[in-house]
Amino acid sequence: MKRSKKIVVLGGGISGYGSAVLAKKMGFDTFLSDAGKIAERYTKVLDEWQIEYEQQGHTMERILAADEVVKSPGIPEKAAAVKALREKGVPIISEMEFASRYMGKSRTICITGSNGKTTTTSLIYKIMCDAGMNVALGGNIGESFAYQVATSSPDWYVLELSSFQLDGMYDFKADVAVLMNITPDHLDRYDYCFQNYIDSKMRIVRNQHSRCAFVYSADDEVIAAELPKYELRQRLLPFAARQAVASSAGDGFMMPDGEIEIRVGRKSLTLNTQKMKIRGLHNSYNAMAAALATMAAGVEPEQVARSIYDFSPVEHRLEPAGERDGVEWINDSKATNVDSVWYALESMTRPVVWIAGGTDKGNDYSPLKEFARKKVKALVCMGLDNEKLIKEFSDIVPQVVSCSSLDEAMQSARSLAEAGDTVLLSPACASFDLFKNYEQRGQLFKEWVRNNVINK
Ligand code: UMA
Ligand code: ADP
Repeated sequence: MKRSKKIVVLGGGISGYGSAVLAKKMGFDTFLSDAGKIAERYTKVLDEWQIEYEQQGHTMERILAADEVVKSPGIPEKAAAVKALREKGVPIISEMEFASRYMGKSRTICITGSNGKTTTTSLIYKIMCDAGMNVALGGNIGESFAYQVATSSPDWYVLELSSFQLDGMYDFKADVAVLMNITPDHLDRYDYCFQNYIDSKMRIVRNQHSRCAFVYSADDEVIAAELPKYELRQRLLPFAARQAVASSAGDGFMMPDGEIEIRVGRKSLTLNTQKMKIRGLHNSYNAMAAALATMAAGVEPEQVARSIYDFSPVEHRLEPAGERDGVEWINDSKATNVDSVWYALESMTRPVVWIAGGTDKGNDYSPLKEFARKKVKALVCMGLDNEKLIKEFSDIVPQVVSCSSLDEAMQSARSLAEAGDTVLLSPACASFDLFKNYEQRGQLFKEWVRNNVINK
C-alpha cells in the first residue's frame, strides 16, 4: 500500500492549527509540534480532528522524518528545528503556500507592504462584502487561511501577507497583488540587511501571469528601484500622489487638491478625500490601492466609492478616541515605526501634543523632525527609557516631558493641551516595556480618555 505523505506542522498557534486541520482533511499523515504550550482553543480543535500533536518541545526525530514541513511565520530561520530541517534538505513552506494548493477555483487578492496592510486589507474586504461577493478574510489578520480552505469555499480570499508568510511561498500566485510600500522593518529576521527584506516583499509578484493584476505605489522609491529587476507580465496598476502615473491597464492618482482619479480598463472613478472618514496622505494611498484592487476584481466603481466613504479607521490606526473642551484625542497605538508616525503627523491639522516612546527598535527619528518643528507643541515621552527621544527632540519641540507610566503621560498630555489642540498617541516604538502589546496600549489610552476626559 502507498504510504501517505508525512506533513509536519511547526507551531501550534493560529497558523499551525489551521494548517494541521487542512493537512488532516487532505488525508496526509499529519503531526503538529510546538516548542511551547498550545492554547486550549487549538488543542480542542486538534482533538476533534484526531490530529497527533506534541507541545512543550520538538521531537526532532519525528520532525526530521517529514516529507514536507509547514512552518508558522513567527518561527525564525535561526530556530534549532528549522536549521536541522534545512541541513537535511526537508522542504519548508508557509501556511499560505500549503493552503493555496487546495483552494480550488477561489481567487485571491493579496496585500503586503511595511505599513497600511491591515487598513487596506480591511477596506478591500469591506468593498467586496458590500458588493455582495462571496469573500473570506485571512492571512496576517483574522482566522487562519488554511482552516478556511479546509472548511469553506468562497469565490475570493482577501489575504494580508507579512514578509514572514511570503518567505515560505514558492508556487503561490496572487490573482491581484497589492504592494503598499517598503520601508525598513523586522530587520532582525533578515540578517539586518534591508535588501533581504525587500526581496521578501517583492515575492508578492511571483508567478503572476498576464491575467493577474499588480497594484503598487509608484511614489515609493524602493519599489521603483526594484521593478526593473522583474519580468512583469501582469496588468500593472500603479497609484501615486507625488508624480504622474500612466499605465495602459489602469492607474490611480491624487491631485494636489485631494481629488482622486482611478481608472481600471474602461471604468473610472473620482473620489473626494474630504468625504472620507480615514484621514491623511497614507489613507489616500490605502483608498487608491483598495479601489484599484477591487475594480480589477470586477466591483463596479459606484459601489467602490460608497464603501470607501463609509469606511471608518481600523481600531488603533489614527482612531478618534473622543473630543472634550475643544481637545481632540487620537489613538494611533499601531504606529510602531517611524514611517507610520510620519504619516500620522503629516495628517495633523491642529497643534499636537504628541505621546511617543516605548521599546526603541533602533529608530532614526530624523524624518520626523520637520513635522515635529511645525506641528508639535509638546512631546510627552512614555517609556522606561526616554533618553533617546528627549535628546532628539529637545531642541525642536518647545516642551518635552518624560513619563514612565500611561497614567503619568496622560495627565501631562491633559494639562499641556488647550482648546483647538490634538493629543496624538503615535509611539514610533514597540509597546513591550510598559504593555502586553500595542492593542493593550491603545485600549488603556481610550479607557483613560473615556474615564478622565469625556465622562469626567
Ligand atoms: N514555536 C515553535 N517553535 C519555535 C518557535 C515558536 O513551536 O521554535 C511556536 C510557539 O510556541 C507558538 C507558535 O509557534 O505556539 C506561534 O507561531 P507564530 O508566532 O507563527 O504565531 P501564530 O499564532 O501562528 O500567528 C501567525 C502570525 N504571527 C507572526 O507572524 C508572529 C500571525 O500574524 C498571523 O495572523 C497568523 O500566523 C496566521 O497566518 C500576527 C503578527 O504579529 C498578526 N504578524 C507580524 C506583524 O504583523 O508584524 C508579522
Ligand atoms: P500594517 O498592517 O501594515 O501594520 P496598519 O494598517 O495596521 O498597517 O497601520 C499601521 C500603522 O501605519 C498605523 O499607525 C497607520 O496609521 C499607519 N499607516 C496606515 N496606512 C499606511 C500607509 N499606507 N503608509 C504608511 N503608514 C500607514
